[in-house]
Amino acid sequence: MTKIIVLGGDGFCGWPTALLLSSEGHDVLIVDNLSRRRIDGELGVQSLTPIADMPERIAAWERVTGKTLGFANIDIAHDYDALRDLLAAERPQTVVHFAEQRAAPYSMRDAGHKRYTVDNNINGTHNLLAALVELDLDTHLVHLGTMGVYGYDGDGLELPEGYLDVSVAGPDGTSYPRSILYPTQPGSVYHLTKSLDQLLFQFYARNDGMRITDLHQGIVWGTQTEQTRLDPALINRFDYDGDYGTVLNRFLMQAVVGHPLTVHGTGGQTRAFINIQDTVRCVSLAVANPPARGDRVRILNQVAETHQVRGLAELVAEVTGAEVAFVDNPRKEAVENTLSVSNATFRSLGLEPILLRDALLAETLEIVDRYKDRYDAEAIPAKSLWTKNTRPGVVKKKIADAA
Ligand code: NAD
Ligand code: USQ
Repeated sequence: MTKIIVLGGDGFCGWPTALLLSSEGHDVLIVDNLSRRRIDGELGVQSLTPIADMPERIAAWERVTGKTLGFANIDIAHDYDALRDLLAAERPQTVVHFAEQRAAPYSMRDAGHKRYTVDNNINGTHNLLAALVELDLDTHLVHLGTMGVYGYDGDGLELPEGYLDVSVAGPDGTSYPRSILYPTQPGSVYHLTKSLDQLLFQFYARNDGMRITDLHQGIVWGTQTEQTRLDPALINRFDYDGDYGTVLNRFLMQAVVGHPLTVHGTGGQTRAFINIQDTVRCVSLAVANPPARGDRVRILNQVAETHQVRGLAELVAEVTGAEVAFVDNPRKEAVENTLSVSNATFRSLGLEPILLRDALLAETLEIVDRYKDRYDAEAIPAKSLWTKNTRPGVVKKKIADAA
């Protein structure tokens, strides 16, 4: 039995991952400071699905499967001693690191939220790396990064998995081959922290021989997994608000409650997507396939497919009959982009990704329908602005209605 610590294991991706790893027979310990639940309070919103608190979640898992999960409430960005002492006591073979502030809009609200996101994400990642080196542990670190580090100004080039093989011409015409981290172009302070994380990983892999896998994940959609369906107290969170709700889950939820689908600008942004069930599968595959000591950071693109936002809205409208609204874009992003991504490594490891037209779209609609009484219309518009010149994504009343 291997010991795995899941940092951020109370969150949307971390909780179902902890359950899958536990079901596979690993000895799983969750670390989380419950900041995500606190932020719901700050924003005056709540998960559409009613999520149980951590003691109830753990008790339900034990009741249903007979397996135990550990839990430690530690702020990994600010309580270095507690994190180090836990790692020293547990000596995990693997640490899966989800514990960051992950909403781009939240990271752009104002100076305070920008500073919080940088402080939380960079200190958390660095504390973890420094502690593993201080303790001389040969732990495999699996980090959840983002496709957003590559930027979204694509012109058709298939994005490689983290590195770009280039050749630089010297003054005498000699050609110098190099394999470099793909130049980052983050589109928010949150995405910027993931770009900075990459440099921390590169340094610690080189300097200390740390074994690190960085998963560049696309936008996650869906909510339940095989394990979270086992008991109502295991249900996963479902964010739909203007800061934490991601685009496809927001559209599905808006369709069910009869709200027009809020397409930002022209909806010309193309993004990468993955279902939550594949998120947890990919993390399990990454855990089972660590790099060797001394290898460079292993970077894998954790995506299933790409879609343009406008096309997604049309698809959801086609399935549900929802109305599509084109609202102001609160973000600063290209009007249109193309995106092509290699996911060759996960495919070679056996991933056959769930695609959008499959039954899970219907399953997500059913979950939303079951809990739609919990939704708050006020939480829907995206109001966090990227610059002074961008405007909230609010559906404007039709002239006839306003009269
Ligand atoms: P989430 O906010 O639901 O979960 C993150 C968890 O980490 C929360 O439970 C939070 O309380 C905890 N946490 C944050 N800071 C912490 C700290 N300092 N100490 C201890 N715990 C802390 O987010 P998620 O959607 O589960 O995302 C998890 C990871 O996956 C993030 O790093 C995110 O960048 C990445 N990711 C998410 C998506 C997506 O669509 N959700 C897509 C790509 C990448
Ligand atoms: N969008 C709309 N309407 C909405 C919400 C979003 O048109 O109601 C648009 C946005 O303007 C953007 C796109 O949809 O162009 C994606 O927005 P999102 O909120 O779904 O995704 P994003 O902000 O990129 O962040 C999410 C996760 C983040 C993760 C990232 C992966 O919150 O943690 O890193 O997806 S990726 O997008 O591949 O970088």
